[in-house]
Formats: sequence, structure tokens, C-alpha cells
Amino acid sequence: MNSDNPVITTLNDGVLAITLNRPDKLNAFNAEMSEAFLQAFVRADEDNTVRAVLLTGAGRAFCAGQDLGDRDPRKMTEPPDLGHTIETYYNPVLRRMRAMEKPIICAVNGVAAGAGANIALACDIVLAARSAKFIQAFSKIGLIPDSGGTWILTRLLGEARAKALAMTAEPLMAETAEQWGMIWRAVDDDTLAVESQTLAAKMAAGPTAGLGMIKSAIHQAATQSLDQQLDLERDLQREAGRSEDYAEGVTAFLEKRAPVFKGR
Ligand code: T3D
Repeated sequence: MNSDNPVITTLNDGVLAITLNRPDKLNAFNAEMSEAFLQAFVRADEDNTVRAVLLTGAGRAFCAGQDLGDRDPRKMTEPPDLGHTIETYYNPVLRRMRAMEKPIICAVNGVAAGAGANIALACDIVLAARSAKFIQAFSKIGLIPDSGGTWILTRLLGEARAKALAMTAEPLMAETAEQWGMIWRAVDDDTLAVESQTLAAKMAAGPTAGLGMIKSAIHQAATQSLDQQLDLERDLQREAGRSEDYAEGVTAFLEKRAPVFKGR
């Protein structure tokens, strides 16, 4: 681990902690950090010893989105191709986060703005410090929500709230985000680290193959009919029922002891 790295990763007991680490820029993404962030999720997905991910930010912010210092029009001869950054970094990481089977816990430790907000919302279970706020900052600079923002906001909140947040760029405090169902829970600032680590450890010690199936089924529910979803549940339950973890879970229940899951 090198504390100068723009993204710090540490692996403990199956939990890969990914920490955005440019605190003096409120963890805004420059190209180096975007590349490191993508590689951290490639590792999370492909390393079999990783069973859950815990994403957070260093310092007082979670993430302020794209580093606007790299977008200074006064230093450019022509407009930048923002689609290139999105295609190279944001979209691949978002696709991987949503498709990977392992649970991703997000601990939003402070302000989450622009792409930073939508990366947090792409995680599976989002905890936020009570003082944290979510800002769809894009419209303040003439942009649209990216990193899946138009998709996830609409699904989580419905059109009225999604449009208003995106078009006004008004900050949404963590407690309201919880009340609106945008995140799982707002917690006291001084308990966020412990609560998110405890949750991530619980996930990593859980039946992670089954948790991956839950994630996949809930994602697919957004676009499938009830009939399709009933068929999917049948197929996934058949697969889950053949897992070692299911046998262990039932045996442990009958033996009145805690199960020891292996993610298989
Ligand atoms: O490739 C592409 O460009 C397309 C992709 C776009 C994705 C996006 O994310 S676009 C949206 C980009 N983000 C923003 O527009 C947010 C900009 N930041 C803010 O609005 C505010 O900083 C916050 C609301 C996040 C926090 O406000 P506050 O008052 O708590 O802090 P501050 O004083 O504004 O910022 C503290 C420092 O962080 C400051 O630097 P300084 O003056 O101490 O040297 C500030 O410039 C820096 N900072 C904050 N956000 C960014 C940033 N530096 C570069 N880029 C940032 N996004």
C-alpha cells in the first residue's frame, strides 16, 4: 500500500477496501485516478480471494466527480471529447460494478458530487454519514448526469425527483436520501467506518455466490416481466440449492450453530 496512490486498496478477510485518495481535490477523478479505480474493480471482480468490496473516500469528501482542473477551457484550443473519458473509464467501471457478483458496500463519508454521486449509487448497499450530501452537480456546468445517473436516479426515485435533482443540482442530505430510498442508511459520522466495515465483513463471510445471484436477479427485475422473473428465480434457486453454502446453511440451522460459508 502506498499512501500517495490516488486509489488505495487493502484486502482483509475477503474484504477489498477501495479508498479514493486525492483528499486535497475532494477525491476528484483525474486520468491517473480513473485508471487506478478501474483496475481496482478489475481486481475485485477477478481475484477469487475477494468476496466483498468496501468503497469509500479519504479525507472530508467521498468524491467530487471529474477533476475540472483538467477541463480548463482557457488552456484548450478546442472543446474536449468528454465521451472519450466516459467510454474509457466511467462506463467500464460502472458496467463492472453492476455485473460483478460480489457485494459492493459504499461508505459515503462526505460530499458525493457529479460522477462521484452516481458511482456511490451504483454500489449494492450504500451507507452515508449523516453530514454527507449527494449533488448531481452536472447541470451547474452544462452537463448531464453520467456514470449511470439518469438510469439509477430514475429507478431509485422516479421521474419527478430524478429530474428535479438533476436539473437543479440541489444538494440532497444523507437522511433525506435514506427517507427517499436512494440509499440504505444514514448513520452518525463517527460510526460510519465501523458500521460499513462490519457490514462488508458480514457480506464477505456470507454465502457470496448466493448474494451474487440476488444482485443479478434484482438487476434483471428492472427490465423483465413477472413471468420472466419467476422463471429466473426458479433457475437461480435451482443453482443455489446445489451449492455447498446452501447445504452448510441448512446443516448449521439444524445443528443450532453458526454456518461457515465458502462462497461456493
Ligand atoms: O470527462 C469528463 O469531464 C466527463 C465526466 C464528467 C463527470 C463529472 O463528474 S462532471 C461534474 C464535476 N464535478 C463538479 O462539478 C463538482 C465541483 N465541486 C463542487 O461543486 C464543490 O467543490 C463541492 C460541492 C463538491 C464541495 O464544495 P466545498 O465548498 O465543500 O469545497 P470546495 O471549497 O468547493 O473544494 C475544496 C477544494 O477541492 C477546492 O480546491 P482549493 O481551492 O482548496 O485548492 C476545489 O477547487 C477542489 N475541488 C472540488 N471539486 C473539484 C475540485 N477540484 C477539481 N475538480 C473538482 N471536481
